Amino acid sequence: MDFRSSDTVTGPRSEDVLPDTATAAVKIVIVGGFGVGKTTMVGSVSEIRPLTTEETMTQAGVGVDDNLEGKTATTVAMDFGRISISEELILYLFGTPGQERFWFLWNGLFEGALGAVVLIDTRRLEVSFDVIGRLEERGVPFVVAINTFPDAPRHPVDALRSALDLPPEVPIVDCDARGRGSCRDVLLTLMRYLHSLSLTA
Ligand SMILES: Nc1nc2c(ncn2[C@@H]2O[C@H](COP(=O)(O)OP(=O)(O)O)[C@@H](O)[C@H]2O)c(=O)[nH]1
Ligand SMILES: [Mg+2]
Repeated sequence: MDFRSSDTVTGPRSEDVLPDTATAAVKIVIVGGFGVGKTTMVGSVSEIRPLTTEETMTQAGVGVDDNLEGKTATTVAMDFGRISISEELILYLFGTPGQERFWFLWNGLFEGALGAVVLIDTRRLEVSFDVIGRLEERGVPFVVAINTFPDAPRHPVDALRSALDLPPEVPIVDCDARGRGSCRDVLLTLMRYLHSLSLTA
């Protein structure tokens, strides 16, 4: 069969190409319970079309995944995206499912990760406990981002800190996972936090 390259093969799209100025690439993992907005966050902030392994929820998830109203897809392996924080610094984002049955993925996904964002839905704080515990076990530094769903209760930061049993230095910030600027701010908070840790190490 004769495939003409002009209509079947396209080169890399300009937004997919790393700028020449990039000198450092850092791996960041976005974690959190089921339905907290991880896929949304990677999608809103990524400069490349995010790779997602989102699948329509099937019978397999019934009784295993919590049923969230309006949520028809669930991440079966991971989300992947990329954002340039500056001309030099590129972040690679890996969104990881929080369901217990996917924890085997954590080993590979956390390899080489510099830090993590824990996304939280205050209506379901309890889904974050295990995730935070596992990050602490692994010694992965993280910031907590509260995804401000409209009907989610607002708690004072101190109350959240004690409910999640977080030490005083761990940043807790609000975000809207649908907002590019908001997600970028969360990542900047994480980068500043990692920097402060490197200064005190
Ligand atoms: N109102 C509102 N909805 C959101 C927000 N973030 C995510 N969602 C919705 O919440 C649902 C779950 O988000 P998703 O990114 O799939 O969660 P994941 O399981 O953590 O990847 C989706 O229907 C999103 O459209 C947010 O900040 N505000
Ligand atoms: Mg997802």
